[in-house]
Amino acid sequence: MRAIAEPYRIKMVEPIAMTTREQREAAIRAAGYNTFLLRSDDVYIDLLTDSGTSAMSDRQWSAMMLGDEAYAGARSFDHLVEAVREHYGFPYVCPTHQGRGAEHLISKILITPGQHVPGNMYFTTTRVHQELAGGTFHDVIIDEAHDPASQHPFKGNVDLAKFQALIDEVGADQIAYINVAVTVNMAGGQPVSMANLRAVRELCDRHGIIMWSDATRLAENAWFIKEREDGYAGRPVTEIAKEMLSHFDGITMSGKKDCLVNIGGFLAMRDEHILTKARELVVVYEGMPTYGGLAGRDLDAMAVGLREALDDDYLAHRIGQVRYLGERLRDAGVPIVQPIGGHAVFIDAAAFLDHLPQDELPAQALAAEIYLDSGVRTMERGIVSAGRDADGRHRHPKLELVRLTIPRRVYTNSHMDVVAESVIRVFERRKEIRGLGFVYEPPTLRFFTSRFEPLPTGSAAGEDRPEPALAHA
Ligand code: P71
Repeated sequence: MRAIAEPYRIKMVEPIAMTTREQREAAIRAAGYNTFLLRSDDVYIDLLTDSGTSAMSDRQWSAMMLGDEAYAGARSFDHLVEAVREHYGFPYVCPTHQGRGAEHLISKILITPGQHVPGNMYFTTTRVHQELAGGTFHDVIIDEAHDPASQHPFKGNVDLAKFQALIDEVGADQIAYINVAVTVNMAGGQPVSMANLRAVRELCDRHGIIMWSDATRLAENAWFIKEREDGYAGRPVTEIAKEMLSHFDGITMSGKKDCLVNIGGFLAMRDEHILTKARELVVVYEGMPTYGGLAGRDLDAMAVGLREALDDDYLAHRIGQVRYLGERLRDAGVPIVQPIGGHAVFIDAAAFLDHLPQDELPAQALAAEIYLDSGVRTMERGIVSAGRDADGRHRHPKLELVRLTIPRRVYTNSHMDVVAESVIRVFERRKEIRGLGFVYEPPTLRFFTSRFEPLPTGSAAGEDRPEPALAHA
């Protein structure tokens, strides 16, 4: 096999700080053992997220200089609309400051309080906006998605029987829309097949249900279809992506991922009535319908990045780099979600720290431990991210994961080697790692700002423990 090197060369560099163990101990304590609360200056390799962390190209920076900062009717908006029409195939676009801005608007537009919103696994911000609009989220992803060891090539697929069962139970008119994410972040960056999209479309058509997409990582999904699905091997990703999106009535997009920008998002759709409603709301929450909370230069950078992310050579390297890290870990016996996903390697923290019950927050504890070892910052995606149910009890997700998220075009495979070595070192002394308990917990999206402390050895945490956090001090 030939090595795949970066299909770009480096024109500008950004120095990163090296820290000592003592500095890291002080930093993680000050951060309440929450990697979201670390200062970036205390981080060596930042794998917290692939969101807004991409390196922009020389073309994107040039486009920014040409941005039109007029309050209304800026040509930068036209550039974004042209790119969306050409590559995604939607005639109408409403920019928003980032993905959750688009989720906010579409949830308000499509959900009548009391209605239901099926989706292929929850995403934190997506579900919060659905719930704030009065909707109830239902997970209709295939069972394999909840099994870290399943080798299913399209673990993001919608389970048609689960979707049908929900339709039978609540009635099609009580389903606001189905939201299909491509790829599925919380399942481990797992793709949805074209065949599955086609089948979901048919079911939606039969029942008159709107089929929406969270298209945040659509380019990576298209790459997996090219690699894994019959009939797509020789096709350019631009074609595959356009075919994928042809099945949807519209999308929410966080441009911070597969549009290769540091900020930005949008709604895109076919229906003019939805556009009209989006424009009515966007002026209240974001800004004029031609800029949606962004600067003109942001729209231009997004228009260029949207095209660059659909380049086959870029994607071969992108997915190849994530796989490189994942294979190094897997070969050393570290339990990871398989197959390796598109934007991140997900460590199965429940298996890694199998001496800790889920209520002792194994993924949160592991993320803190990896930071302590090497200054590599990762993200918890388990019980802390899942939050509490309507009765105030912890939700217990089947997946208890630590995400090693690879920013786009930022790190080299030497950085991946440092990461792999650190995780393997921690794995070798995993039995020494203790669990964490909450000391502060906010009412929503708790993973961002919660604070923790190490549990004393041998303590029994769990559901019945008093939750000091709920005092919201
Ligand atoms: C990620 C993020 C950013 C994030 C969000 C919440 C908690 C921690 C980090 C954002 C997504 C996403 C999907 C599938 C919508 C959004 C929101 N992901 N859908 O993975 O992954 O987009 O951040 O632009 O508002 O680190 P936004």
